[in-house]
Amino acid sequence: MINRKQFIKAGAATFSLFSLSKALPSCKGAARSAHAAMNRPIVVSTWDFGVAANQAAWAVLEAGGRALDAVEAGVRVPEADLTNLTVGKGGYPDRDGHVTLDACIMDEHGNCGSVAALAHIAHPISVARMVMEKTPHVMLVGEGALQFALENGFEKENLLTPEAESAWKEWLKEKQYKPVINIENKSFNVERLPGNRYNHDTIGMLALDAAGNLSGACTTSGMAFKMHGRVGDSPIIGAGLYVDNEVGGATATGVGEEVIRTVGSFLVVELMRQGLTPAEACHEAVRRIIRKKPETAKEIQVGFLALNNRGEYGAFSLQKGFSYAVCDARQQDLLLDGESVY
Ligand code: SD4
Repeated sequence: MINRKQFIKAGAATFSLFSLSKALPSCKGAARSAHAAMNRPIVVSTWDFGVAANQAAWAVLEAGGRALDAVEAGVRVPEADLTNLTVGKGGYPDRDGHVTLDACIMDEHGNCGSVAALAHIAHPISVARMVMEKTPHVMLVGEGALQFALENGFEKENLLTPEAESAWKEWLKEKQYKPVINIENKSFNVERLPGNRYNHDTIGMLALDAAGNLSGACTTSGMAFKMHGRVGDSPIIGAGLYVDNEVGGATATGVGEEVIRTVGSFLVVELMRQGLTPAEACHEAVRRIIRKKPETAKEIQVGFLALNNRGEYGAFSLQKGFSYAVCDARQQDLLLDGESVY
């Protein structure tokens, strides 16, 4: 019998921990295409909310669209979802009560754009894309990013929902910064946590289109109750996301400081360049984190998800419970459990 590790390594559609295809609309119209041998188009993304995000991305890919358009459309879904307390509007604020968002995007040509510590704008991924396409820069932060967004037609909104505000006020009573492992996973029982804290959450998405081009997007409100001005890995090209059309793409989730220290997503892509499978590359990146900080590594979650330019994918995380969603012509709305060290 094939075990989970073999399955994830092979990227084969023979086993899933659970499929949400009954509960959620499937990747409609998915059909085996002439490109099936290369397993494209395909889209993968982090955590259980990746299932719904993949649907939006798949609509673009299925129509023959560009991976770049697919990943932007895909991650806009959780950005707009008010029940998602850690991406986009509805995200938890920093310790001073400001919701500040981080996002980046990268295309098949190596073009990239990023925004960090952006307040008041519900779709940072679209601002990041505009930074990529309309400016000579890669990254805009804080006030400058907001000014750029407003000058380009984005609407200023209050992103702090009543739910996020009351969670923040609850947190203020103890003011303890303690990331909770796998808090992104909605099946995780947050009720049993003191203060019902959601501490971090991110969607990272990678897509390979019918033309064989790769793109990626990553967007988050970052660590809940972070210091004002704190920026994680998610908007940092090479850390939270990296795409190289010659090889593949990778994205990260979890405690961003550790991902930045290892330049995690770039590392995963470079390891794939050296011949490792996506899952092996993610595993090695996780090992580097453990080697640098063995004690910290036991306490935190970091997960990597990778997709190569043949449409093979894999994931690995420090702790059990890291899920990711896959959508291609063969498998619809699959949610898989990445392999973990502990
Ligand atoms: C950060 N990496 O800001 C993000 C948070 C995250 O799952 O991914 N949580 O550090």
